[in-house]
Amino acid sequence: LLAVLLVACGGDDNANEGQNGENESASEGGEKIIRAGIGLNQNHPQYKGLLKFKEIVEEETDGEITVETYHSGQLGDDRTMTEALQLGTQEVTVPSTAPIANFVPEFSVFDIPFLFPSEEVADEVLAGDVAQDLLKKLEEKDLVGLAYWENGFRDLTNSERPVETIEDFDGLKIRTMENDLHLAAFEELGANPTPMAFTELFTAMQQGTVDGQENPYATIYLENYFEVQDYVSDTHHVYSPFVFLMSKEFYDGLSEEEQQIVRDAAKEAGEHQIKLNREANAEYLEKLVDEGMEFSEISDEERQKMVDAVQPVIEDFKDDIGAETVDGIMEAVEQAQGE
Ligand code: KDG
Repeated sequence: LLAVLLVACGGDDNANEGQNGENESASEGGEKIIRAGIGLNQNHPQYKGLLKFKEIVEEETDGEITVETYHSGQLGDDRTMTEALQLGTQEVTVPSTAPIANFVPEFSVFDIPFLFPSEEVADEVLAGDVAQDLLKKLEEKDLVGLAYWENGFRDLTNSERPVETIEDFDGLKIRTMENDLHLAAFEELGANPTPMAFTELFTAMQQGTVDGQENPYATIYLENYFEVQDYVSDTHHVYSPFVFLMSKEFYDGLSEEEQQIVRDAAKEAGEHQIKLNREANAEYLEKLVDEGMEFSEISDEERQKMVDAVQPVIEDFKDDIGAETVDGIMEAVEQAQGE
C-alpha cells in the first residue's frame, strides 16, 4: 500500500512543498533512500530538524544515501509509521515518547506528570545513562533510537472555558496521546479524556468531538489550533521528548561508516531542532494571544493541587513501566536539580 501511495503522489515531489511552494528537498540519484515522516507540519521546528538531517546525511555520504522528508502525517500517524519501521517499509520517524510506550513500555516514564521541572533538567536526564539505555531497548522491537529530540512542555487548550483551577478540568473532553498513563492522569484531574492519533486531532476539535487538547505552544500555534480553540493555560503538565527512530532492518543494512554518519546526523540535527523549538515555544504564547486566545496562568498553589491529584497514577503504573526505570529517572531528576 505504501509503495502505491508513494507512486501515486509522486514520492518526494508533492510531499515537500514548502510554505512558498518551492520543493525544499527534492532528491534523486542516491543508492539508499531514507523516507522520514512526521505528524507535525512543514512549519514546525521538527520538520526543520528533518531537513537538517537530510542536508548532513546527503553531504556526508556524497549522495549515496538520499533522504526524503514527509510532514503532516503524509506517511501515516505515529503508530502506523513506527510499525512501518519495524516492517522495513519506512526508514525514519520521530514520535513523542508517549506512543513509543506501546512498543517499549518503559518509555511511559516520561509521561509521569510534572516529572521535569525545566528544560535544563530534561537535557541532563535525557543525556544520562537511564534514558540512553531506554534507546537501546528499542532494538528488541526492530527499532533503533538514534537520539532524543524535543517536543517540549505541554499546555492545555480548550473551547469551553478558561482553565485556572483543578475544578475547571471537570468533564472537559480532552484528546490525549495514545498512552494509558497519560489517559489515567487526565482522569485523575477530573477531565473526560479520549486517546486519538495526532493526525485526527484538528478535525475532532473542529467538529466538537473533543473540547480540547494539550501540546506545546509551538504546535498549538503552527497547527492553527487557535482557529478552533479559545482558551490556553500554562499547565506545563508533561515534558514530551521526541525520539529519532530508524528501522533496524535498514540500519543493519548500512555500512559501519554510514551507521556512524546517520547517528551523528540525528544528534547534530537534534541540537538544531531543540534550539529552534525552544525559541518557538518561548515566542508563541504571545502569538496565540494575538490571535485571540484567552490565556490563564496556573498559580503555584493550583499546580500543586494538580501534582497531588495525579500521584496515584505513578504508583498504579510503576510496575507496568518498570520500577527500576521509574526510580532511575527520578533519581536522575533529583541529581540534575541539585547541580
Ligand atoms: O510528529 C510528531 C507528532 O506526530 C506527535 O508526536 C505530536 O505530541 C504529539 C501529539 O500530541 O500526538
